[in-house]
Amino acid sequence: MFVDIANIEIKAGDGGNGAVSFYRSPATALGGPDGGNGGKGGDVIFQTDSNISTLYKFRTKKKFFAPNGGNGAGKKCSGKSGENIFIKVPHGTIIKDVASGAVICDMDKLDMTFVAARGGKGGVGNFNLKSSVNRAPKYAKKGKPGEYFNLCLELKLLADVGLIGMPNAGKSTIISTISGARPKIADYPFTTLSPILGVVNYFDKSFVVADIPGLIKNASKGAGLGHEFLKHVQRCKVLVHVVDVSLDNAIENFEIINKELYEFDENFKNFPMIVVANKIDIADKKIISKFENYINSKKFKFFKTSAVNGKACLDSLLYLLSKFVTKSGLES
Ligand SMILES: Nc1nc2c(ncn2[C@@H]2O[C@H](COP(=O)(O)OP(=O)(O)OP(=O)(O)O)[C@@H](O)[C@H]2O)c(=O)[nH]1
Ligand SMILES: [Mg+2]
Repeated sequence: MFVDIANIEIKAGDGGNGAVSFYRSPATALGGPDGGNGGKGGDVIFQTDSNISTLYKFRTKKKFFAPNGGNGAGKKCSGKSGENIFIKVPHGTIIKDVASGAVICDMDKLDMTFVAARGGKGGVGNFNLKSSVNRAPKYAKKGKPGEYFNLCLELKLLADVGLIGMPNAGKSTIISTISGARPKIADYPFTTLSPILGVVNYFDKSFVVADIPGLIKNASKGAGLGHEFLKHVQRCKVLVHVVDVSLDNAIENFEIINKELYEFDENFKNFPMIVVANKIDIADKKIISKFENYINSKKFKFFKTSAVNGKACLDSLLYLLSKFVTKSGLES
């Protein structure tokens, strides 16, 4: 199940208390202070893990509390430090403060770590508190509390390319042809129920493509599955808009999706977009050329494909994408 939002509580460990103790032995009845310091509490640390793709595990586990530091003891023994705990999250997880909504950290790099809650310092034992004015303190310091936060984790996928379009247009067929991803492909709408990532290797270049579930009219207002997943294309570098040109209303379908994108986030108006006219093997040539003229008039990059006929049909698209994701523009 694809879960992309979760609320959790985290608490770092409290510092252990310093000890009050005095050295005693058969020969020394009144030894000096020897109480050790408390140990530091454990930190709570987030870590990206490329083997995890959703926030599913946070549906059931919602509390992450690191252990406290141990108390100090006699004979100048320091308390044990609490172990740090690591919370593994998918690449692209944004950590927010629940109360303010502020972004605390964007886990947007692979192998990234972020200390979200720091363990409290251990309290000082009476051995370390002695001074010239008080050579035998009968007190020690308490450990400091560890930090506590209520957090919202939000996953926004980090793919280079986002495949969008109406249901049944052939998006999953394309990603399964160009990458190792194997989403379900079938001749009915809403086959893909959650975003699928695939890594494309094109000669010496490699990039990540996301297959986004089909969008429909009013997706930006929550219709179909689209709304939930539109946020996952916001961080793509380029969109590939797949249109089934075997349908008479290809132009209308293309504009419906654009309208939904712009209503969801008007920054999409300035987003680089490539248009792919798919299913040309079964499409009427007049519809293809009408659609092509329309897209050219709108100044989008345009490709005609038949994704079921293999990778060769998609080669020029891959060439452009590989150039684009490693440079910075469709004209480059
Ligand atoms: N004839 C023909 N059929 C195609 C082509 N590309 C995809 N199809 C078929 O179209 C149907 C839908 O393909 P999918 O790849 O599942 O479409 P999708 O866009 O992922 O659909 P959703 O997941 O529902 O959004 C499948 O039966 C594919 O075999 C093509 O180029 N030509
Ligand atoms: Mg699909």
